[in-house]
Amino acid sequence: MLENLAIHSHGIRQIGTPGMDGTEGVTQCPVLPGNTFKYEFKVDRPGTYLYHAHYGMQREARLYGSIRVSVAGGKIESFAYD
Ligand SMILES: [Cu+2]
Repeated sequence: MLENLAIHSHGIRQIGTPGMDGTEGVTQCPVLPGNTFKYEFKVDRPGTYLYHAHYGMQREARLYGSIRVSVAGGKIESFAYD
């Protein structure tokens, strides 16, 4: 079954790129079946973030994951992630 798609990220401050937040119907139109969309944004703080599909039952179908952003320049973080 072909469905629309939008990928929402949590915790990433979309400074200057609100259209990359992935909340379908709020910050972007859905990506229609057969089309592509490239999410492009800068992450201003290192950390571990969550993304998930924002349409229908795709999240329950396990379209979700994490984005890990390391400290720039190989610096050591003040605390570590598992
Ligand atoms: Cu969300």
